[in-house]
Amino acid sequence: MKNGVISLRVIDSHTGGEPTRVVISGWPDTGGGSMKEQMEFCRTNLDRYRSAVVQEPRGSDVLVGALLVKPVTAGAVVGVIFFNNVGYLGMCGHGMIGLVTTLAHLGRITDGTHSLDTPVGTVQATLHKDGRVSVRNVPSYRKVKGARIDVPKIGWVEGDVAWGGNWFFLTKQIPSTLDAANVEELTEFSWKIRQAVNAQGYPEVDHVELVGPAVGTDAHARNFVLCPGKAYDRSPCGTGTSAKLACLAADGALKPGEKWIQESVIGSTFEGSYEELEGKIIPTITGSAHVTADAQLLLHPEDPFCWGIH
Ligand code: PYC
Repeated sequence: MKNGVISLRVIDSHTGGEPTRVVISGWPDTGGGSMKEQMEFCRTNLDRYRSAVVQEPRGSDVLVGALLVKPVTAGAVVGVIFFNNVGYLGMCGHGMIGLVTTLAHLGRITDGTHSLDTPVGTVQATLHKDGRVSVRNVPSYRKVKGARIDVPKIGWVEGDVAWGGNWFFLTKQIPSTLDAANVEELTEFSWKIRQAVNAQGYPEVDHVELVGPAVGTDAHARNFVLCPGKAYDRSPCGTGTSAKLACLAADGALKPGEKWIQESVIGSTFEGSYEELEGKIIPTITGSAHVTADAQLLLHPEDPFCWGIH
Protein backbone atom coordinates (compact mmCIF):
# COMPACT_ATOMS: atom_id res chain seq x y z
CA MET A 1 0.00 0.00 0.00
CA LYS A 2 1.40 3.43 -1.00
CA ASN A 3 -0.33 6.71 -0.02
CA GLY A 4 -3.32 4.65 1.10
CA VAL A 5 -3.70 3.12 -2.38
CA ILE A 6 -4.40 -0.62 -2.28
CA SER A 7 -2.99 -2.64 -5.16
CA LEU A 8 -4.21 -6.12 -6.12
CA ARG A 9 -2.56 -8.23 -8.80
CA VAL A 10 -5.11 -10.00 -10.95
CA ILE A 11 -4.98 -12.24 -14.01
CA ASP A 12 -8.00 -12.30 -16.28
CA SER A 13 -8.97 -15.11 -18.60
CA HIS A 14 -12.05 -16.37 -20.37
CA THR A 15 -13.33 -19.91 -20.67
CA GLY A 16 -15.63 -20.36 -23.64
CA GLY A 17 -16.38 -16.62 -23.47
CA GLU A 18 -17.06 -16.48 -19.71
CA PRO A 19 -14.51 -14.34 -17.83
CA THR A 20 -12.58 -15.19 -14.66
CA ARG A 21 -10.44 -12.77 -12.65
CA VAL A 22 -7.93 -14.55 -10.41
CA VAL A 23 -6.72 -12.46 -7.46
CA ILE A 24 -3.06 -13.33 -7.00
CA SER A 25 -2.12 -10.89 -4.23
CA GLY A 26 -3.23 -7.82 -2.32
CA TRP A 27 -6.38 -9.28 -0.71
CA PRO A 28 -6.29 -9.17 3.13
CA ASP A 29 -5.91 -12.28 5.28
CA THR A 30 -9.00 -14.50 5.16
CA GLY A 31 -8.84 -15.65 8.80
CA GLY A 32 -7.66 -19.25 8.36
CA GLY A 33 -9.70 -22.38 9.01
CA SER A 34 -11.53 -24.48 6.43
CA MET A 35 -12.25 -23.20 2.93
CA LYS A 36 -15.87 -22.72 3.94
CA GLU A 37 -14.85 -20.72 7.03
CA GLN A 38 -12.57 -18.53 4.91
CA MET A 39 -15.41 -17.92 2.44
CA GLU A 40 -17.70 -16.91 5.32
CA PHE A 41 -14.95 -14.68 6.72
CA CYS A 42 -14.77 -12.91 3.33
CA ARG A 43 -18.56 -12.56 3.24
CA THR A 44 -18.67 -11.05 6.74
CA ASN A 45 -15.49 -9.00 6.89
CA LEU A 46 -14.08 -8.42 3.41
CA ASP A 47 -17.08 -8.20 1.13
CA ARG A 48 -16.07 -4.78 -0.16
CA TYR A 49 -13.02 -6.43 -1.77
CA ARG A 50 -15.39 -8.72 -3.68
CA SER A 51 -17.32 -5.77 -5.05
CA ALA A 52 -14.16 -3.74 -5.74
CA VAL A 53 -12.75 -6.59 -7.84
CA VAL A 54 -15.78 -7.76 -9.85
CA GLN A 55 -18.30 -4.94 -9.90
CA GLU A 56 -18.18 -1.84 -12.07
CA PRO A 57 -16.17 0.30 -12.64
CA ARG A 58 -13.34 -2.32 -12.61
CA GLY A 59 -15.47 -5.33 -13.50
CA SER A 60 -18.95 -6.20 -14.74
CA ASP A 61 -21.94 -8.36 -13.79
CA VAL A 62 -20.62 -11.25 -15.84
CA LEU A 63 -17.18 -11.44 -14.23
CA VAL A 64 -16.40 -14.26 -11.76
CA GLY A 65 -13.61 -13.65 -9.26
CA ALA A 66 -11.31 -16.36 -7.91
CA LEU A 67 -9.34 -15.58 -4.77
CA LEU A 68 -6.22 -17.68 -4.29
CA VAL A 69 -5.59 -18.81 -0.71
CA LYS A 70 -3.28 -21.37 0.90
CA PRO A 71 -4.46 -24.96 0.37
CA VAL A 72 -6.11 -26.69 3.33
CA THR A 73 -5.67 -30.34 2.31
CA ALA A 74 -2.44 -32.28 1.93
CA GLY A 75 -1.10 -32.20 -1.61
CA ALA A 76 -3.39 -29.45 -2.93
CA VAL A 77 -1.66 -26.71 -4.94
CA VAL A 78 -3.99 -23.87 -3.91
CA GLY A 79 -7.32 -23.10 -2.31
CA VAL A 80 -9.79 -20.95 -4.23
CA ILE A 81 -12.84 -18.91 -3.23
CA PHE A 82 -15.07 -17.99 -6.17
CA PHE A 83 -17.28 -14.91 -6.09
CA ASN A 84 -19.49 -12.87 -8.40
CA ASN A 85 -21.49 -9.64 -8.58
CA VAL A 86 -23.82 -10.67 -5.73
CA GLY A 87 -21.91 -13.08 -3.50
CA TYR A 88 -19.89 -16.30 -3.35
CA LEU A 89 -19.97 -19.57 -5.32
CA GLY A 90 -19.14 -22.96 -3.80
CA MET A 91 -17.53 -24.10 -7.03
CA CYS A 92 -17.23 -22.77 -10.54
CA GLY A 93 -16.34 -25.00 -13.49
CA HIS A 94 -15.39 -22.35 -16.03
CA GLY A 95 -13.58 -20.48 -13.25
CA MET A 96 -11.58 -23.59 -12.30
CA ILE A 97 -10.52 -24.06 -15.94
CA GLY A 98 -9.52 -20.37 -16.01
CA LEU A 99 -7.63 -20.72 -12.72
CA VAL A 100 -5.64 -23.76 -13.89
CA THR A 101 -4.75 -21.96 -17.13
CA THR A 102 -3.69 -18.94 -15.04
CA LEU A 103 -1.49 -21.06 -12.74
CA ALA A 104 0.18 -22.53 -15.85
CA HIS A 105 0.64 -19.00 -17.26
CA LEU A 106 2.40 -18.06 -13.99
CA GLY A 107 4.62 -21.16 -14.19
CA ARG A 108 3.19 -22.43 -10.90
CA ILE A 109 2.03 -25.73 -12.43
CA THR A 110 2.88 -27.80 -15.48
CA ASP A 111 0.82 -30.44 -17.28
CA GLY A 112 -0.48 -33.24 -15.10
CA THR A 113 -3.13 -33.63 -12.42
CA HIS A 114 -3.40 -31.19 -9.51
CA SER A 115 -5.67 -30.95 -6.43
CA LEU A 116 -7.38 -27.65 -5.65
CA ASP A 117 -9.46 -26.90 -2.54
CA THR A 118 -12.83 -25.14 -2.77
CA PRO A 119 -15.46 -24.39 -0.11
CA VAL A 120 -17.53 -27.37 -1.33
CA GLY A 121 -14.68 -29.89 -1.58
CA THR A 122 -11.38 -30.68 -3.22
CA VAL A 123 -11.37 -31.13 -6.99
CA GLN A 124 -8.75 -32.61 -9.30
CA ALA A 125 -7.81 -30.70 -12.42
CA THR A 126 -5.71 -32.12 -15.23
CA LEU A 127 -3.80 -29.70 -17.43
CA HIS A 128 -3.32 -31.48 -20.76
CA LYS A 129 -0.30 -30.94 -22.99
CA ASP A 130 -2.48 -29.13 -25.55
CA GLY A 131 -3.64 -26.61 -22.90
CA ARG A 132 -7.12 -28.07 -22.34
CA VAL A 133 -8.16 -28.58 -18.73
CA SER A 134 -10.29 -31.40 -17.28
CA VAL A 135 -11.93 -30.76 -13.93
CA ARG A 136 -12.99 -33.79 -11.90
CA ASN A 137 -15.71 -32.05 -9.96
CA VAL A 138 -17.32 -32.60 -6.55
CA PRO A 139 -19.92 -35.41 -6.24
CA SER A 140 -23.10 -34.34 -8.00
CA TYR A 141 -26.68 -35.60 -7.83
CA ARG A 142 -30.29 -34.94 -8.73
CA LYS A 143 -32.37 -34.04 -5.70
CA VAL A 144 -35.81 -33.80 -7.32
CA LYS A 145 -37.11 -35.07 -10.66
CA GLY A 146 -39.98 -33.25 -12.33
CA ALA A 147 -40.69 -30.51 -9.79
CA ARG A 148 -43.77 -28.55 -10.94
CA ILE A 149 -43.49 -24.81 -10.33
CA ASP A 150 -46.30 -22.30 -10.86
CA VAL A 151 -44.47 -19.34 -12.38
CA PRO A 152 -46.37 -16.02 -12.43
CA LYS A 153 -46.99 -14.75 -15.99
CA ILE A 154 -45.62 -18.02 -17.43
CA GLY A 155 -47.67 -20.89 -15.99
CA TRP A 156 -46.56 -24.36 -14.91
CA VAL A 157 -42.91 -25.15 -15.50
CA GLU A 158 -41.51 -28.61 -14.86
CA GLY A 159 -37.87 -29.27 -14.13
CA ASP A 160 -35.26 -31.05 -12.05
CA VAL A 161 -33.39 -29.73 -9.02
CA ALA A 162 -29.76 -30.86 -9.07
CA TRP A 163 -26.40 -30.16 -7.42
CA GLY A 164 -23.23 -29.89 -9.49
CA GLY A 165 -21.16 -27.75 -7.10
CA ASN A 166 -23.95 -25.12 -7.17
CA TRP A 167 -27.73 -25.64 -7.12
CA PHE A 168 -29.64 -25.69 -10.42
CA PHE A 169 -33.20 -25.86 -11.64
CA LEU A 170 -33.03 -27.46 -15.09
CA THR A 171 -35.94 -27.30 -17.48
CA LYS A 172 -36.55 -28.17 -21.11
CA GLN A 173 -39.41 -25.64 -21.29
CA ILE A 174 -37.93 -22.76 -23.25
CA PRO A 175 -39.61 -19.58 -24.52
CA SER A 176 -37.52 -19.31 -27.72
CA THR A 177 -34.43 -20.72 -29.38
CA LEU A 178 -31.39 -20.75 -27.11
CA ASP A 179 -29.56 -18.19 -29.16
CA ALA A 180 -27.44 -15.14 -28.26
CA ALA A 181 -30.00 -12.97 -30.08
CA ASN A 182 -32.63 -13.96 -27.48
CA VAL A 183 -30.70 -13.44 -24.24
CA GLU A 184 -32.98 -10.67 -22.97
CA GLU A 185 -36.08 -12.84 -23.27
CA LEU A 186 -34.25 -15.91 -21.91
CA THR A 187 -32.99 -13.86 -18.96
CA GLU A 188 -36.44 -12.55 -18.02
CA PHE A 189 -37.97 -16.02 -18.41
CA SER A 190 -35.27 -17.67 -16.27
CA TRP A 191 -35.42 -14.95 -13.61
CA LYS A 192 -39.17 -15.46 -13.15
CA ILE A 193 -38.54 -19.19 -12.81
CA ARG A 194 -35.76 -18.59 -10.30
CA GLN A 195 -38.01 -16.47 -8.07
CA ALA A 196 -40.87 -18.96 -8.21
CA VAL A 197 -38.58 -21.96 -7.59
CA ASN A 198 -37.14 -20.23 -4.51
CA ALA A 199 -40.61 -19.32 -3.21
CA GLN A 200 -42.07 -22.77 -3.85
CA GLY A 201 -39.84 -25.07 -1.85
CA TYR A 202 -36.33 -24.74 -3.24
CA PRO A 203 -34.64 -21.69 -1.66
CA GLU A 204 -31.22 -23.24 -2.29
CA VAL A 205 -31.49 -22.96 -6.09
CA ASP A 206 -29.53 -19.99 -7.42
CA HIS A 207 -28.94 -20.99 -11.04
CA VAL A 208 -31.57 -21.71 -13.71
CA GLU A 209 -30.55 -23.85 -16.68
CA LEU A 210 -32.69 -23.93 -19.81
CA VAL A 211 -31.89 -26.95 -21.93
CA GLY A 212 -32.60 -27.21 -25.66
CA PRO A 213 -31.34 -28.83 -28.83
CA ALA A 214 -27.76 -28.29 -29.95
CA VAL A 215 -26.97 -26.00 -32.83
CA GLY A 216 -23.33 -27.09 -33.28
CA THR A 217 -23.03 -30.38 -35.12
CA ASP A 218 -21.22 -32.46 -32.50
CA ALA A 219 -22.96 -31.22 -29.34
CA HIS A 220 -25.68 -33.20 -27.54
CA ALA A 221 -27.52 -30.16 -26.15
CA ARG A 222 -27.33 -26.40 -25.80
CA ASN A 223 -28.01 -24.52 -22.59
CA PHE A 224 -28.72 -21.06 -21.29
CA VAL A 225 -27.65 -20.65 -17.67
CA LEU A 226 -28.79 -17.71 -15.58
CA CYS A 227 -26.35 -17.01 -12.74
CA PRO A 228 -27.32 -15.74 -9.24
CA GLY A 229 -26.73 -12.05 -10.08
CA LYS A 230 -28.86 -12.17 -13.29
CA ALA A 231 -25.90 -12.42 -15.67
CA TYR A 232 -25.99 -15.34 -18.10
CA ASP A 233 -23.10 -17.74 -18.46
CA ARG A 234 -21.31 -17.37 -21.78
CA SER A 235 -19.69 -20.77 -21.23
CA PRO A 236 -21.71 -24.01 -20.99
CA CYS A 237 -21.30 -23.71 -17.18
CA GLY A 238 -19.14 -26.40 -15.59
CA THR A 239 -21.29 -26.88 -12.51
CA GLY A 240 -24.44 -26.65 -14.68
CA THR A 241 -23.08 -29.33 -17.02
CA SER A 242 -22.30 -31.44 -13.93
CA ALA A 243 -25.90 -31.02 -12.73
CA LYS A 244 -27.11 -31.99 -16.21
CA LEU A 245 -24.91 -35.12 -16.17
CA ALA A 246 -26.39 -36.04 -12.77
CA CYS A 247 -29.90 -35.83 -14.28
CA LEU A 248 -28.90 -37.84 -17.36
CA ALA A 249 -27.29 -40.48 -15.14
CA ALA A 250 -30.38 -40.67 -12.89
CA ASP A 251 -32.59 -41.13 -15.97
CA GLY A 252 -30.30 -43.86 -17.36
CA ALA A 253 -29.82 -41.67 -20.44
CA LEU A 254 -26.00 -41.55 -20.27
CA LYS A 255 -23.70 -44.36 -19.16
CA PRO A 256 -20.59 -43.87 -16.97
CA GLY A 257 -17.66 -42.86 -19.19
CA GLU A 258 -19.88 -41.90 -22.12
CA LYS A 259 -19.12 -38.51 -23.67
CA TRP A 260 -21.56 -35.58 -23.48
CA ILE A 261 -20.86 -32.37 -25.43
CA GLN A 262 -22.59 -29.38 -23.89
CA GLU A 263 -22.93 -26.23 -25.96
CA SER A 264 -23.46 -22.75 -24.47
CA VAL A 265 -25.88 -20.11 -25.70
CA ILE A 266 -22.97 -18.48 -27.61
CA GLY A 267 -21.83 -21.80 -29.09
CA SER A 268 -18.77 -22.61 -26.93
CA THR A 269 -18.53 -26.21 -25.73
CA PHE A 270 -17.45 -28.36 -22.79
CA GLU A 271 -16.99 -32.12 -22.93
CA GLY A 272 -18.44 -34.00 -19.98
CA SER A 273 -18.53 -37.55 -18.67
CA TYR A 274 -18.99 -39.15 -15.26
CA GLU A 275 -18.05 -41.95 -12.91
CA GLU A 276 -20.50 -43.44 -10.42
CA LEU A 277 -19.87 -43.16 -6.68
CA GLU A 278 -22.26 -44.34 -3.95
CA GLY A 279 -25.50 -43.07 -5.45
CA LYS A 280 -23.90 -39.88 -6.76
CA ILE A 281 -21.78 -39.16 -9.78
CA ILE A 282 -18.35 -37.62 -10.17
CA PRO A 283 -18.45 -35.48 -13.31
CA THR A 284 -15.40 -34.54 -15.33
CA ILE A 285 -15.68 -31.40 -17.44
CA THR A 286 -13.13 -30.50 -20.11
CA GLY A 287 -12.66 -27.10 -21.73
CA SER A 288 -10.04 -24.48 -22.40
CA ALA A 289 -9.33 -20.94 -21.28
CA HIS A 290 -7.28 -18.05 -22.59
CA VAL A 291 -5.45 -15.45 -20.50
CA THR A 292 -6.53 -11.93 -21.47
CA ALA A 293 -4.79 -9.63 -18.96
CA ASP A 294 -2.18 -9.51 -16.20
CA ALA A 295 -2.85 -6.34 -14.26
CA GLN A 296 -2.81 -4.37 -11.03
CA LEU A 297 -6.14 -3.10 -9.74
CA LEU A 298 -5.69 0.19 -7.87
CA LEU A 299 -8.07 1.11 -5.06
CA HIS A 300 -7.73 4.83 -4.34
CA PRO A 301 -9.35 5.81 -1.01
CA GLU A 302 -10.55 9.16 -2.44
CA ASP A 303 -12.31 7.45 -5.37
CA PRO A 304 -16.09 7.64 -4.64
CA PHE A 305 -16.51 4.28 -6.44
CA CYS A 306 -13.39 2.70 -4.97
CA TRP A 307 -15.40 -0.27 -3.59
CA GLY A 308 -17.60 -0.75 -6.66
CA ILE A 309 -20.98 0.50 -7.81
CA HIS A 310 -23.70 -1.25 -5.82
O1 PYC B 1 -18.89 -22.78 -14.89
O2 PYC B 1 -19.69 -23.57 -13.02
C1 PYC B 1 -19.55 -22.67 -13.83
C2 PYC B 1 -20.16 -21.35 -13.55
C3 PYC B 1 -20.99 -21.04 -12.52
C4 PYC B 1 -21.31 -19.70 -12.67
C5 PYC B 1 -20.70 -19.24 -13.80
N1 PYC B 1 -19.99 -20.27 -14.33
